[in-house]
Amino acid sequence: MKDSRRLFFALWPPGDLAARLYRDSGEIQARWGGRLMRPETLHLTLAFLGDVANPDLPALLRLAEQIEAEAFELHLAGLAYWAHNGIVHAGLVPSPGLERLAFALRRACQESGFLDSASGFTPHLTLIRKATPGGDLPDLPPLGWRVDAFVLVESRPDQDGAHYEVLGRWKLASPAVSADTMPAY
Ligand code: 3AM
Repeated sequence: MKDSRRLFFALWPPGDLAARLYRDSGEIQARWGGRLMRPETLHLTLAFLGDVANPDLPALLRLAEQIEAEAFELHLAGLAYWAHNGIVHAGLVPSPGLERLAFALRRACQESGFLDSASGFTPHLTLIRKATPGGDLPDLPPLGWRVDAFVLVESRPDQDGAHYEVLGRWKLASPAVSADTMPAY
């Protein structure tokens, strides 16, 4: 057995959204080429940790359990292309809830030596890798999901790219209802 695992923390979109993005990506890939992310592998990376030694895994699981963050709505902001790595991706509408969660997690990972830097978070959902521009990218309709959990994932290379296995899942707290938004009886 390997003595370390390649790990990352991520958000996993619900199946219907992943299926929808996969359909759209297939149409783009017909013109842009590259390698499609399978729907079950679509994710938003919060923190990529790289190889983590097996004996350090319990500490990482405890760290995740101690993250305090609230559930939030996340909205996709359209499609874009990064020429330096050939990635077609969906961007995200700036989200304070996402920033709070990612920063809390990244800071905790950095303080515990799992991550070199808490900064450098670029939220995106990778749809196609190694693509080459083949015309305009289509518009996306308003899409998004309610993020109520984050996951720790092991990445293992396979013949289709990577196989991802969820090792842990942590629920986010329900936001407190403020007195202003409570119904009056
Ligand atoms: O699917 P995306 O691109 O968002 O790019 C890798 C993938 O995210 C990223 O971690 C996710 C799971 O593999 N990743 C891989 N190697 C990386 C590295 N050395 C990395 N991110 C930062 N540094």
